[in-house]
Amino acid sequence: MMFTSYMRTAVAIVLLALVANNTIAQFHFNDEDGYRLWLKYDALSDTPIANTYAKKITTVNVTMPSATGTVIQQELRYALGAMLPGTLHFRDSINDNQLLIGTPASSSAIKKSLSKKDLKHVGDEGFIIRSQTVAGKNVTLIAANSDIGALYGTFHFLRLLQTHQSIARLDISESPKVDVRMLNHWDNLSRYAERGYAGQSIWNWHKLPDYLDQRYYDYARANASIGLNGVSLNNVNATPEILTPQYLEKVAALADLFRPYGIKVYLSINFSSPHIIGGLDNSDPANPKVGQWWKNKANEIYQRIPNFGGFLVKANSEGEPGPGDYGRSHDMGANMLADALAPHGGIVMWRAFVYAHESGEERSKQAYSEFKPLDGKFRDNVLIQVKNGPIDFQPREPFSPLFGATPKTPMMMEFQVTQEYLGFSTHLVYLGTLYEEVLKTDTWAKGQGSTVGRVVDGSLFNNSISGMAGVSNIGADRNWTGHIMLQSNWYVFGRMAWDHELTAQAVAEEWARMTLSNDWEVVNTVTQIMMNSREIAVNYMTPLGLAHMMGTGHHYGPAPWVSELGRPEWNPVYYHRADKNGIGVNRTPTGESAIEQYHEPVRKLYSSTETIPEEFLLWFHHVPWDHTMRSGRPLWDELVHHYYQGAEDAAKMKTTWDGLEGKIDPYQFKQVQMALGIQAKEADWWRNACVLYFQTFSDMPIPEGLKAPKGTLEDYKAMRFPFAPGNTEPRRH
Ligand code: BDP
Repeated sequence: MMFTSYMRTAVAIVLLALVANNTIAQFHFNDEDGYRLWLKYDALSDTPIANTYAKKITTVNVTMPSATGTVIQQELRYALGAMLPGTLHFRDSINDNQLLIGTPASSSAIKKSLSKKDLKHVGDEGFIIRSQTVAGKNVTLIAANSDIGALYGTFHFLRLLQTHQSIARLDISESPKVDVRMLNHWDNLSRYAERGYAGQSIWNWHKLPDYLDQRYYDYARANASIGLNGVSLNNVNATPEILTPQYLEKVAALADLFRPYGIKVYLSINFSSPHIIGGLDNSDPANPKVGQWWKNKANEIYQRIPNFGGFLVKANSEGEPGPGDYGRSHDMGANMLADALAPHGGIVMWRAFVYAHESGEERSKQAYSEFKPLDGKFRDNVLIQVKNGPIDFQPREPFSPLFGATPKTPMMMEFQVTQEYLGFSTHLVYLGTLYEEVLKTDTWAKGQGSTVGRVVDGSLFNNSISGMAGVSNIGADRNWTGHIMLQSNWYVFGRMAWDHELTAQAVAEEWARMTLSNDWEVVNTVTQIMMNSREIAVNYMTPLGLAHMMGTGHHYGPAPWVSELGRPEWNPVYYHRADKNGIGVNRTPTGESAIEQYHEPVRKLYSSTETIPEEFLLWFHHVPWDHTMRSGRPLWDELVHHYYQGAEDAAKMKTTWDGLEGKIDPYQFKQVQMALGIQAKEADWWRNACVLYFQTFSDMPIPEGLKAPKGTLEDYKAMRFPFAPGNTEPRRH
């Protein structure tokens, strides 16, 4: 049918009507959509700082001929071309005011200009950035022992420009504190991302290995820019198929793509693979055929992927198979895999996330009970991967007592970046403060100063290898993380994996400058929102040490009342133990005794309701409703006040954000504004449901000055969300 002028007029009238309706078509498809992450490189225009940059960098000289050298060159071409348009020239010879990048191996002039000790301390991945003379010319030098170190140095340098720092007299020396710095994707081969709230998995297994999405390159750039050097591609609840030739070919394509960016690929494996895809009678680690199968498999993998990182293993946890199926111990299972990988330089990351109701032991104690006695029994290439808290990625938990308990076994940190228990991708919760709180806590394992960070980086016990993993919040959504502000959690995880002594505040500020704006008002406001956000969420969800009261299965919203699920530790009532007398779990020696797993004086500090920080009170103690808190209020009033404060502050976050209108990109502004609206609504929901529920035990009134919660407990209990995202996908095996 022809598109007649009559029809054109009709369409125009309809479109006009739509535009007039201001709920439609406010934005255009080429608006800032968050895809560029913190690597935006917006033009610095005519700012005074831009003029100093332009004078200082008249040419760029990348001296490495490798693939990584090309990546560096491309990044600089793109970044400097965008930030300082028209000023950039690439050169092969050294001249004044040059950005000179290389290693002693790639440039004899660089080699000559450095003393022996200059690069000694930065190791394989570190770098120096200096304003100095090379071959008689004044240059800004980025030097490293390896090309990857130079890549990290390049991104560091770009960050200085992006955040408007002076580059006049640089003398920077950096190296990562932790060896393995990786993202764990909980992505299924079906592209379903378990606990993912940003769309499908970014790995398009169907189109791999031939179709390499641009997103894979941008993912690699983003990771390299924050120093991440590993990625485990698939869900810890792993399907054995990932180890079949069909999939290994696809994995190899990604590994090849990531290699120039310093990123190694790792795989989660299913412990029953020898039986399921190998056709063996069983997968018993005591069966020599099983060990051989893993050796052959490792050889096959390394033939395809010479720098393969190793295996991540969830064994005998939540129904996953493991050595326990055959009466064998964790060390036996882990060592079998370690022996298969060792000749190739690979590692095993064996997860300590294990619990079973059959054990009869309170859940928070089980990982320690199982793994502490195994200290010293693991091969050198095994790390035990431990969640930050003893239970499960809650809004706040004390640190896992395994940190500091195993001098002979490296404990690898596992943080969750995706917000399974923190409101999914509509709640603005900056996790930098959570990570910092955990990493800076003193375990006292070897006296004062034995922080979790020092356990993890291996310096406390002199471990030969160290690692930190973050469960990814990345998906195929255009803005990667489902909410622009939550890109900051990917960012801060990488930055703190590199250097756990960084402060959450400094990283928040840096991220805000790179992602949103360098305008001081924006930076201040956004940083302040970010820094308060986690405590606000703790207040409206699980204040004073409460935990694990989220909706069944999907973990969306409050459901503290759930009590009838099959296993006791699946029920929120197991985690708060509210009754007529009080609330909280007695984990002291008169109760579950979990406190005994900590070193002194932590144990002593947490043992008494008088000395324990109140944020952990109900984690360790069952406290009477009328117990006097430090504020002078009875516990019930205090608890309710926390819930109200959380909800009120969530609403305030939105009003504060509203004040940024016109100061940041309108599309980004609007998206975050809408999400903050959802968050405020859901904070009220949390407050109302929890307060009404706990009131049935305390039998005490809502404290004076606070309005009664809206709705009835029955209404909240009746809410159902059968299609909430992220829940575990039904298994095929
Ligand atoms: C739980 C998640 C589940 C994960 C598990 C794990 O609900 O989806 O498989 O952690 O870490 O918190 O293995």
